[in-house]
Amino acid sequence: MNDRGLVVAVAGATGAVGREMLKILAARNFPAGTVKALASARSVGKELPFGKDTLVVEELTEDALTGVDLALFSAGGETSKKFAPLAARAGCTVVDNSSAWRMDPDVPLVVPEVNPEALDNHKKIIANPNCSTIQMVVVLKPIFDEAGLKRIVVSTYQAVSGSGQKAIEELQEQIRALFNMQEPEPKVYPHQIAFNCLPHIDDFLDNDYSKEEMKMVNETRKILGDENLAVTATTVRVPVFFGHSEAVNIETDTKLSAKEARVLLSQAPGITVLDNPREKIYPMPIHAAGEDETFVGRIREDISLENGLDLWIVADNIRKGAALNAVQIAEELLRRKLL
Ligand code: 25A
Ligand code: L14
Repeated sequence: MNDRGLVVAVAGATGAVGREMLKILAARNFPAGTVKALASARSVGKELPFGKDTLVVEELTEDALTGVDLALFSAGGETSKKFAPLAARAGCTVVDNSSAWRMDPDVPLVVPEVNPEALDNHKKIIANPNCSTIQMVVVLKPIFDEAGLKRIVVSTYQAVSGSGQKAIEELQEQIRALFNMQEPEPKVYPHQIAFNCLPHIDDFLDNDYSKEEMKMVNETRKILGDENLAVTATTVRVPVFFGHSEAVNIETDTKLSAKEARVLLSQAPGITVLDNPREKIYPMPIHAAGEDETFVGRIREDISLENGLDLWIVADNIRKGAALNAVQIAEELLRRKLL
């Protein structure tokens, strides 16, 4: 803290998530005295908009973190593994968006609408969950509290922006190439993403699940505080720029009708229910993009199961799935006088 107030840094500021973090900090008037934009040596000197101001990018080094009170990290797992402990040791609180620290038992994994109390005994590194996990637990938490949860079966339809700026450009370039009768060139993804679906996000593991699928399993259990919750996931990349969608089937402990679920969810924080299929009203990524809320619709009782519900959940993966959730964690830290 200097005499102008909190010193806040965004590490990975030039990336898809980092830029959004700066936008959201400015739009929500986060009480920062100073804001620093940090990235790799490649981006030093680049200018980034911050509200009415412009920030000049500095290199992320141990020195650059000296005197910083709060750092929002979104520069990839390796960078977080190296710099988050250095920052924490120097007294800086880190909210990390990568997968590096999420399953560490000493690191709270937080969605402010779901488990804000997990922040209370933080040790200066706090993890922001995976984008697909965040939007799912925002919706499942009120149901979990009301009717209990036995099992979750989720299939995702994930936007390319989740893999960063380079992937956004890859989808644009492939669409352009195909309309010009040229061969699209896969670089970020293992196959053509334009007009295609890839059942492949992150690396595959020995159990034949992808890492992204196992993130959804393990992070959901940690956030809801139920190690025995049965969760299975299939994560799929689709040619959408912004907004992840999810088809979620759940089995609850006690019966919850679709009508009761609609009422419950419409009263819960961070959620907008859009559920009138006869009027063609249901959540879609083109409408969720740029929004803060998590949208849910197609709520119906599973005809194949006693206590089953089906839901369709959509949110902006760069905002609620990453940058917004990180800023909300920082706001919650301030509210709890933990920063
Ligand atoms: O390891 P993980 O956790 O799986 O995360 C992998 C990647 O996923 C994104 C993010 O990509 C991250 O790097 N990501 C992480 N969590 C996410 C989440 N929850 C998430 N995406 C969605 N939801 P990104 O492209 O959005 O951001 C990358 C940022 O990280 C900075 N960076 C990278 N290495 C760094 C570093 N900063 C400091 N030190 C390091 N060692 C990176 O900055 C960017 O801000 P940059 O300066 O390296 O890149 C600036 C521009 O250059 C492009 N670029 C990147 N690599 C290359 C490149 N250009 C040329 N050659 C390259 N090799 C970038 O696209 C950027 O525009
Ligand atoms: O664990 O869509 O935050 O490629 C970063 C990459 C989430 C998925 C994470 C993607 C992932 C994301």
